[in-house]
Amino acid sequence: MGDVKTTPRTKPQLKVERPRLHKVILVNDDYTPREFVVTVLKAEFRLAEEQANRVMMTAHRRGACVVAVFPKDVAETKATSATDAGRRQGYPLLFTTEPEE
Ligand code: TYC
Repeated sequence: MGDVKTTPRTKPQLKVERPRLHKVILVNDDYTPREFVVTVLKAEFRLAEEQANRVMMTAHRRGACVVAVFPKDVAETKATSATDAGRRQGYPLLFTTEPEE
């Protein structure tokens, strides 16, 4: 049997889209102590002291601040875990998530 050479009529479509990332957002409130917010940011999101302070103060002044971006499931797990850390101490501390544009 001889080799049969064929020419594809269309280019293979190999476009693969990256999964969109989701933002974790820290929401300000009037009750959670600043130092506790910083502690949670360091423990859950591995922020350094200085960055944790900057994120906390931005949320305090502007109402909310993006903490970090992750794949959807990671963002949701971390937001829930960080919110629960506040809840365990009786604080209304809240982390939410939303898809990145
Ligand atoms: N506003 C709080 C206070 O004055 C501190 C705080 C900052 C709470 C950021 C939540 O996301 C927050 N004690």
